[in-house]
Amino acid sequence: MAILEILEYPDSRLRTQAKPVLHVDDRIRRIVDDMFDTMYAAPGIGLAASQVNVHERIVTIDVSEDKSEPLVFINPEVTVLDGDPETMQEGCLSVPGFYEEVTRVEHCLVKALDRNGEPFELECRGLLAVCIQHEIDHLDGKLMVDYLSPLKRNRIKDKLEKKHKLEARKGKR
Ligand code: QAP
Ligand code: CO
Repeated sequence: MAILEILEYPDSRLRTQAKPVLHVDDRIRRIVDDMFDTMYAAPGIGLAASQVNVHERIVTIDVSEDKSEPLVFINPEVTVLDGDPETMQEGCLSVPGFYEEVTRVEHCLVKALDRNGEPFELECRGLLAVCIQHEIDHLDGKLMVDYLSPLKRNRIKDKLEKKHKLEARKGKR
């Protein structure tokens, strides 16, 4: 088990299109376990493999209060169940310190493989529905900031670039 480094916007590696998982084997289960360690340590409610520089279609989520309901989605696909849009404040471990309003549908059906490679379907509402859409966006190289105005997006980019420069200098000392 290990805590992995989380890539932060505007790192271009976050724009990589993730590839489908062909075999759910021990290598994949190890990535899943490390993703849960990383997500719970952050702490976060959702993580896509892209965020830890693994460009395969794997998502971990736990939206429960007491962090007791780990969900794994391998090769997830979303079907919109009703078009009711919902605007929610979203955060992202790759955009630390920023919470912005994003509009998504609040009811969807997710098809995916579990950690044993077995297919399953899950009907999602509310925070879970929003979170799975946010994480699947990551697998396609898309970020929360892409839904914001260019002005807001650039402001976030500048602030994070300053933070990264500061961190790099501290690292050298
Ligand atoms: C995605 O995000 C999400 O800025 C998951 O300093 C979040 O777990 C979808 C986090 C909200 C829908 C609604 C963010 C932790 C965690 C930060 C996360 C931070 C520390 C974000
Ligand atoms: Co995110």
